Amino acid sequence: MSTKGDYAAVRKDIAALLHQPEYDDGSAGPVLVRLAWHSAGTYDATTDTGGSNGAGMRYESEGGDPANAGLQHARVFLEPVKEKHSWITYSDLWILAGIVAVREMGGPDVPFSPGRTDYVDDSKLPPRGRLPDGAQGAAHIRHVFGRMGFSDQEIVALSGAHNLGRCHADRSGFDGAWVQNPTRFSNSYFRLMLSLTWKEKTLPNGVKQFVHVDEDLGQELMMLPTDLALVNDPQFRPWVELYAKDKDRFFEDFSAVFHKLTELGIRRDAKGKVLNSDNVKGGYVS
Ligand code: DDH
Repeated sequence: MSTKGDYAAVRKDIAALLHQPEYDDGSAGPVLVRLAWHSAGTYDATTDTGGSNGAGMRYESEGGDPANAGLQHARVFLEPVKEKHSWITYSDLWILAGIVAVREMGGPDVPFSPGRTDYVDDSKLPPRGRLPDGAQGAAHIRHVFGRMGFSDQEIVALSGAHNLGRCHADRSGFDGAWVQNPTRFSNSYFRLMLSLTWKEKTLPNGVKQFVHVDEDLGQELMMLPTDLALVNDPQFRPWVELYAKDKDRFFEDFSAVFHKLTELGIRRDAKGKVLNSDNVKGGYVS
């Protein structure tokens, strides 16, 4: 048990659990980043519903959304951290874990603002189907991310998270990693998207994705239809080109937009105190 509010102690324990030799590419990092993103990425600005407040994925209605398949691994990795630092809310822990994972895998520092509640406000629960579908194209991407208030530039920067991790046929139906080293945060995703030839492939389960086979390395890399929509759309493409050649600019923009993602639906006063958390009846009281 650490002192309440000692986020440095929590960060340390998250960093220590990332190394998982038996899991995927040896790291829990990518799936933790995806947990943070899916907890926040249900937000709808018009109705002010969804978002990371409430950690709704603990419950069947959100946790059982097929879009969240596999994220139970991330939650299980974090359980010992929650047990040790029981004062932290799940909603803050999931966001902090994504932020620590990005940094530990060589990515930028993303600011962390705590104060989320684990109180589930039923009127704020997101319906299923709010997360993006990899089989779609640019219009779908703009619809989903526009709903959260993101610009074209922010959408492309956020998508750079696909430098990390992989698709699992038993989770999403897609299969494989986007880059050669999927546990190292970089701008390779943008560079490979532009420089390699991508061919459509139908997997044994009927799912279509794009692949590049590197004969020398004997390695197959993949892209989702939504990934390649970023190079094929004339408004998205200039941002892909910029991030492919300017890694520092990508890191800077990713940091800002990932922070924005984590704050969707969280209202704070001038001092940063969350207004729709501690004061909620039945919510987490600090
Ligand atoms: Fe993603 N993502 N994502 N993604 N994502 C998958 C894996 C990972 C889409 C679909 C998929 C973002 C945007 C999109 C990560 C982070 C982020 C998988 C594979 C699919 C499918 C899941 C599986 O089989 O295990 C689509 C579509 C979009 C879109 O923009 C249209 C964003 C914005 C992020 C982010 O973090 C900001 C990460 C990390 C992974 C790897 C997970 C793992 O287990 O490894």
